[in-house]
Amino acid sequence: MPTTNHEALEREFDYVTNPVEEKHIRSLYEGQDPLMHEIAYALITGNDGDVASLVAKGLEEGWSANDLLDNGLIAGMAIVGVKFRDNIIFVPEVLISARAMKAGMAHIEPILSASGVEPIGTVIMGTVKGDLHDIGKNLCIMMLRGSGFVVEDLGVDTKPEEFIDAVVEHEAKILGMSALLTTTMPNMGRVIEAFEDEGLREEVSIMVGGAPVTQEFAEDMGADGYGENAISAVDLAKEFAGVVNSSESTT
Ligand code: B12
Repeated sequence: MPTTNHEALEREFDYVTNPVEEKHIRSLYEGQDPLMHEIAYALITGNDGDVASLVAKGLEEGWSANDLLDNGLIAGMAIVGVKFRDNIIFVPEVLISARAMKAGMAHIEPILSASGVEPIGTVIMGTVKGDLHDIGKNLCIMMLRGSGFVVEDLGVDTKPEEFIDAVVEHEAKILGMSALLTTTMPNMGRVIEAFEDEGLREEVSIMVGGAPVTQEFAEDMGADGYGENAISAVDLAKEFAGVVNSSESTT
């Protein structure tokens, strides 16, 4: 079993008791630079100051924003998720880790969002009604902006009429919705129905994502695309906008 070479971080794996889950999460850490492990550990323990300075240090040392995000911040959040689900930690601790994630993302954002190209199109993005999770949505937004899209961020807990108003106001052809709760996933379908009721469904391509969302669920509710991560959000948006050769330019 690969180890992380970081005693305190190694102890965090004691909380991951499901062998399949442990194998998966260890694969996120395996072979990564100690800096990524330090970032993950600082995120797990909610140390926003350390996360911010380690991410800044990583960028100075030449690590890519994507490396720091995937192998540091998101790897750390995977363990936070398991501890939260298994009642090892509770909402306050997760909020502290979320704050640490945002402290790291603040350094990454200018890089992911820096785009010298002409805007490809406008995307409306929001987390659906009843759902307050925004970390994944915000990552998608950073990547979309970095790929040349103008993004209107509607934030969290977004009602169907707010999505409709934003699409109309900004004459957007692309809409992205995020949901992290099984209880709020159906609200994506309600937004799609609201667009149908207003006679606007044909005007906009709709993509959906978020940890519990699947391709099958997306198809069932009538979305035009499902993306499992921020890179696929960009790929889908480019496909909707008619831009070819998308994946090569985003990786
Ligand atoms: C952080 C977190 C919180 C924070 C959120 C802070 C914030 N500002 O976002 C807080 C503490 C507020 C929170 C609250 C709750 N949470 Co919570 N939370 C999490 C946690 C640990 C991490 C989520 C996260 O940020 N992941 C990292 C990001 C990068 O990943 P992501 O969101 O999946 O996004 C990626 C992709 O999905 C995709 N994507 C996302 N959106 C979109 C959109 C499009 C268009 C596309 C293409 C792609 C895409 O791209 C992103 C980047 O790669 C998850 C566990 C987990 N591992 O998912 C639980 C989790 C989602 N929460 C859960 C629960 C139960 C709750 C609460 C109900 C707890 C409670 N009892 O109060 C509340 C609900 C509050 C509400 N009304 O929304 C459960 C959901 C269970 C379920 N089956 O529904 C989870 C799975 C934890 C668990 N294992 O039990 N939570």
